Amino acid sequence: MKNNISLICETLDDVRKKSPLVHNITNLVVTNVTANATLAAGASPVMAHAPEEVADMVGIASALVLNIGTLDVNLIDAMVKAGQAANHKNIPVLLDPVGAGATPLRTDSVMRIMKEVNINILRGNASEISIIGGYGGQVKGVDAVGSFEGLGDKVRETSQRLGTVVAVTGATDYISDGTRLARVYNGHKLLTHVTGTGCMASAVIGAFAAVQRDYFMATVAALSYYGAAAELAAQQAKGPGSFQVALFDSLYNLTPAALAGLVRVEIE
Ligand code: ATP
Ligand code: TZP
Ligand code: MG
Ligand code: MG
Repeated sequence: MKNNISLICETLDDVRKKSPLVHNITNLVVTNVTANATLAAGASPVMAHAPEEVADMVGIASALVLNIGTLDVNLIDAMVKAGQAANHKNIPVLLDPVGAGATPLRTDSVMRIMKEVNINILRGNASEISIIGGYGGQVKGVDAVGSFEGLGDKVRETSQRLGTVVAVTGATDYISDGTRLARVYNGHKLLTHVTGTGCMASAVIGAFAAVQRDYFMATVAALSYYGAAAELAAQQAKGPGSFQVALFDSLYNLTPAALAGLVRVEIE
């Protein structure tokens, strides 16, 4: 585990040193906070969704984050274009399937993107990933509902079947590359009282994947760092509003050395 903790902290250090450009095609609710979380982590965000420019923007980016939170058909077309350009350039592509299962448009769009683009990391809540993985379940708009038995096994199986790193976040985050399975215990309940905290987690994973080619470890590192920052922010917060502000401060101030003492991760 000592080596894993070192790798987690080195990856944060690399994000800060390299400040990779992360291209986001994301939703109308979280665009600003996602850009700010990416900056606070030490990377450089750009939001661009015009079909006429996405391939050019991918051309100068080090990672692509796709988020279907407020999708429409034109936006999905742009995501496919951008995703194919990113595959061609061999930079990581992350998909956040916000609300998959809530409506046919969302579910069908996720399936279309995964068919036409090689997705390297799929990050969602337990409901979204259960539905995409074929285990069924319910989603309440964009939020997870229900209880999830044997989630670790389902995440590993889904990762094997889809050939991508899969991350399910929640009180415990489960991450698998089809072989390895990680549990990340970092995080805080206040994250569930602020919209966009999952989307921000996805953007931070994108920044880590830009500098760490082992996308499984990039995802573990990003979620551990993000959860640890949330724990520190909660100590300063009076409620969701001040927590959101404190979260940006903690993402910015958390050093690799301090993170080493906060990581709560198991890998099997
Ligand atoms: P949902 O819409 O269901 O809330 P989401 O896309 O917002 O899903 P979350 O699963 O809430 O994503 O994950 C966002 C962050 O919040 C992750 O870092 C996760 O570890 C953390 N998190 C979620 N629930 C809890 C909890 N109960 N306790 C601690 N951390 C949590
Ligand atoms: N509606 C459409 S997208 C969105 C809402 C509320 C934001 C979802 O963000 P997250 O990170 O999944 O909570
Ligand atoms: Mg949440
Ligand atoms: Mg979400």
